[in-house]
Amino acid sequence: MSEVHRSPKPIEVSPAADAAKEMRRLSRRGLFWAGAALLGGEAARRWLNSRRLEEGTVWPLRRALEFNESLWRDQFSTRRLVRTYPRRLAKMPRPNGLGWMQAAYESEWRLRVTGVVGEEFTFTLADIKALPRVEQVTRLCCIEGWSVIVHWTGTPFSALLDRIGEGMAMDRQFIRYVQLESSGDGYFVGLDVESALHPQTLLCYEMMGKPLTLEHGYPLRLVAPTKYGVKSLKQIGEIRLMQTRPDDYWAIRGYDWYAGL
Ligand SMILES: Nc1nc2c(c(=O)[nH]1)N[C@H]1C(S)=C(S)[C@@H](COP(=O)(O)O)O[C@H]1N2
Ligand SMILES: [Mo]
Repeated sequence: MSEVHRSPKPIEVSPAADAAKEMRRLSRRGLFWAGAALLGGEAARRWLNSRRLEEGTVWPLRRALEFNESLWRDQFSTRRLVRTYPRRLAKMPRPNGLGWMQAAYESEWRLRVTGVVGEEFTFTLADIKALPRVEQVTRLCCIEGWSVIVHWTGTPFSALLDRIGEGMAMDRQFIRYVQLESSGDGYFVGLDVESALHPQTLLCYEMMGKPLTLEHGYPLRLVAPTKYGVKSLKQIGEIRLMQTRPDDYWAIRGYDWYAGL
């Protein structure tokens, strides 16, 4: 077992970095509610509620969420690593999500990768395990308000794209988003490509040093520690590489699409 130690690297001090730090202090929810408060009052609320629905929420609030997203994407750096913890602090989270996963057999399971690459790629679990193996201990934060430090094992999402890019002229510039869909419960999420390629975003086949159980997403799940847990999709069936922003299970029900931490 190889272990990759990932401690946060010092961040260059520049006016931009300071601004980014400042931005971080304003939580996403803070910005959101600040926007809502500006509109203020009962009259504004009545006006808001009479606006047409857009992706499950009234459009002025949707605009506010999109504005938040653009601020966050601007200050997001693939070099800024999330905090890691000693392994002794890690424990198994309770399973959370829509419901039951489908029974899956390693011999039958395939990961499909489709999208702007034009072709379709399929991977077995053995193919994924042949990619660089990484262990990391990071915090899983659910929007419901709980978080658990978890020990994850898998391969960086970026290693999968590297594998696909080998021997073919794939221009990564075309890929701006990624959508993942579960073969188990039909859950699907969208990610901006910067977050998908973040070095701590992993395709995991082990949690707490043991193969994934079905309820935690056997045989392969995502862990995206720069995002709330909603994006860490379990039992991945298909990954789509996209140019336009894909739908997301909770975003079309009115939640924040970006869901950054
Ligand atoms: N396929 C699928 N993946 C999912 C979900 C889901 O409902 N279906 N829920 C997400 C949410 S909200 C959280 S917090 C994490 C929980 O991961 P865990 O069940 O391993 O604790 O899974 C995420 N991945
Ligand atoms: Mo969650």
